[in-house]
Amino acid sequence: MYTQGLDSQGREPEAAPDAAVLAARFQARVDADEKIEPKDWMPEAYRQTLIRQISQHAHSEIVGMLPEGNWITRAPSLKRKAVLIAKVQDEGGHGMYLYSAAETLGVERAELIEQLLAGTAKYSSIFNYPTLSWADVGAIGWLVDGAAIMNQIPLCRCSYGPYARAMVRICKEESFHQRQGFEIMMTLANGTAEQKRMAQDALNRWWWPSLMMFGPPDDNSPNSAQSMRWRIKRETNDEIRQRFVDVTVPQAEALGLTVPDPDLQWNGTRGSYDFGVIDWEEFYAVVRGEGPVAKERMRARVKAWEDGAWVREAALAHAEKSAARVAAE
Ligand code: FAQ
Repeated sequence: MYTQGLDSQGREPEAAPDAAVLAARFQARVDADEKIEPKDWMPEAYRQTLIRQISQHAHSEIVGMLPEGNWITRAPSLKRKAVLIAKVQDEGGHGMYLYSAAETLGVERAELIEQLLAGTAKYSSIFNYPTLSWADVGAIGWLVDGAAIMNQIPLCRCSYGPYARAMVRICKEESFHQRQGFEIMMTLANGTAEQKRMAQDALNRWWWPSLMMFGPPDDNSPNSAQSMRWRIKRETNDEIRQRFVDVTVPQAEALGLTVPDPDLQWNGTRGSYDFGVIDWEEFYAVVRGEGPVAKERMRARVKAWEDGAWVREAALAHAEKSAARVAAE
């Protein structure tokens, strides 16, 4: 086959552009809101930042199946059980899209999973808290999926094409998750006094960890500035956290529940809620792996991996047999 390479005969070969030129071209494409695709040139640090963020995100989705999965056998009705199974399956699917997006950057999924199981990879702090009652399933959908959407909508415009496209579908599904959680909370908040107490107790326990999901404050967020320049992140941790508070407080009021923050107050000048100080010591302890059920979460993932060994072996044997059959034909 003829290629454009043949046209260069008789001419001086073009020198490959140096790293500074490539980096400037790359940044110009990012600034022009062009999507960066897997085969495009990209700075190594951009690739590594994406692998870090996307893999942490994928792990979060997979570990995030556990807190609600805990309630599938105890859902209060067949309908609730069916909805919860579908929701938890969706989270597993999100993990798969995200591992696939990470693989486009040249990393093996097996390597990422190994890091998770070895305890060397990060995943969202929120999934290290226990689900003590059915109301927690409502609070997770309402608050945790609500926070996830708030953080992920800007990621639909991320500069890296495969991540941005995965986020579009994920956000659509998260939006259904948020509504099912709010609907559980609404049912409980309008139910018996005991059900309303359960809903309030769940809000009390999940409110602050949900605010921590957005990450450290901007002045202590080492990755934000560069990720914003590369348009991986479009808004800062504090900006998105504030939007979540502004949207969620009226929802709590509509439920007749009280946000557990005595300093929460509408600020007319800013057009936003002022809120109390987040316990960052708790956040960093959870990120270090000292969360209330961190060990239990890792044990569950390792067990699932080991229990699934026969499925991987069978799939591999099937693939080898199929390949041998095709080769023989
Ligand atoms: N937990 O410099 P920054 C979900 C780490 S999905 C643990 O601000 P960055 C769906 C951070 O990795 C939830 N670690 O970092 C669902 C970094 O560590 P490193 C997950 C955290 O990346 C719902 C260090 O602190 N969502 O919920 C946390 O610029 C219901 C310094 O922080 C995503 O992953 C944390 N909360 O901004 C599933 C979204 N926050 O790597 C089931 C994508 C920060 O330098 C049920 N990720 N760290 O050692 C992002 O948007 C960003 O990565 C941030 C952090 C905003 C999370």
